[in-house]
Amino acid sequence: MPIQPLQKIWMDGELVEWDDAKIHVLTHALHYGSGAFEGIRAYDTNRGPAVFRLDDHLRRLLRSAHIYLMEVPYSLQELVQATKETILVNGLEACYVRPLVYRGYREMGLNPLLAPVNVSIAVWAWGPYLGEDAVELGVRAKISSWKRIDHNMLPPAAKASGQYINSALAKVEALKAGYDEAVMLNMAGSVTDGPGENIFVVRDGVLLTPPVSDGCLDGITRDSVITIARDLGYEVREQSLARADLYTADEAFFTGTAAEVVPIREVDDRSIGSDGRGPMTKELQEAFFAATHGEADPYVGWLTFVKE
Ligand code: PPE
Repeated sequence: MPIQPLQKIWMDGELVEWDDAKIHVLTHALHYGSGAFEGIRAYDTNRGPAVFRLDDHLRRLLRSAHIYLMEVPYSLQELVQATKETILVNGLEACYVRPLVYRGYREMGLNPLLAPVNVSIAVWAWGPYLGEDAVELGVRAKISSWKRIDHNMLPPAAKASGQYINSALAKVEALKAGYDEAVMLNMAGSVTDGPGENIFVVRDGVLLTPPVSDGCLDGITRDSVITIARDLGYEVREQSLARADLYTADEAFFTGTAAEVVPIREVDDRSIGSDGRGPMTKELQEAFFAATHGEADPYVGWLTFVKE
C-alpha cells in the first residue's frame, strides 16, 4: 500500500515534519520487533472527522505494551489528544491512524527493558484494504499452512510489531497462490483470524465467530459487529470453528479496522453460500458503515469528534 506523504507525524510529544519523522537504524524495535501498534480509522461525518472507538483502541495499545513490559510515558487522555491533533494538522476528513509504541535507540541485545520507550502517531489515507470491489463482491481466501502464533509462543492478545511477521508469511503465501487473503488456524486446527482480520460465518441465521481463547485478536470491529448483530435481533455465538465450518457456511466475512467488513466468497476453492455477499453480511455492513459515519444514533458514543 503506497503511502502519500502528508504534513506532520506526532513523535514523543511533538508534531514533526513528515519527512523528518525518522529513527536511528539501531532502534531496538527495528531489529527485534519490540513494539506494539494500533490501527484506527477516522471517518467523515457531518460533524467533521470522527475517530471510531478511539479509547478502545488506545486501551488495547496500552494492554499490548503492558504485556511486553513497556511503560508508555503518556496517559490514555494524552494519547487521545495527540491523535486528534495529528488528524487535525494533516487536514484529512477520513484517515487511518497508526499509533506505535516501540523500544528505541541505545540498547541492543535481547533484554529490551533498558531501551527507551518511544511513541509515535501517524495518519494516512487508506482506501479499501482488500481491493475496490471486495466490499461488494467478496474475497477468495485460502487456509494458510502457517499456523497463527499460539498462546505459548507469543501472546495473540497483543498487537505487537514482531508478531506480524507471522501474519505476513500467511498473507504472502495466499497472494502467491492466487488468493486474496489467508485464514489462519491455531495449533489445534481451529480457525482463528485472517492475517489482519477477524472472521465470522453465518449458519442457519446464527452468527458464529471464534472465541478469543482460540487465539484470535480481540478485534474492535469484531466487537462492534457482535453488538450491532445482537441489537438487530440476531443470535451471535463465540464458538470454535473447524475449516470445514467455513466450507459449509451460508455466509462468511472478515472484519477489521483496515478491512472493515468484507464478504468471503470462497475458501479453498469452495464457494460459500450464494458465492457473493450474503444478505446478513450486507445488512451488517450497512449498519456498521452507518455507525462509523455517525448515521446511527445508538452508536454515536463510539465516535470521538476531532473538532469538538
Ligand atoms: N486480527 C488481526 C490479526 C489483526 O491484525 C486485526 C487488525 C484484526 C484481527 C481486527 O482487529 P480490529 O482492527 O480491532 O477490528 N489489523 C490491523 C492491521 C492491518 C495492517 O495491515 O496493518 C488493522 O486492521 O488496522
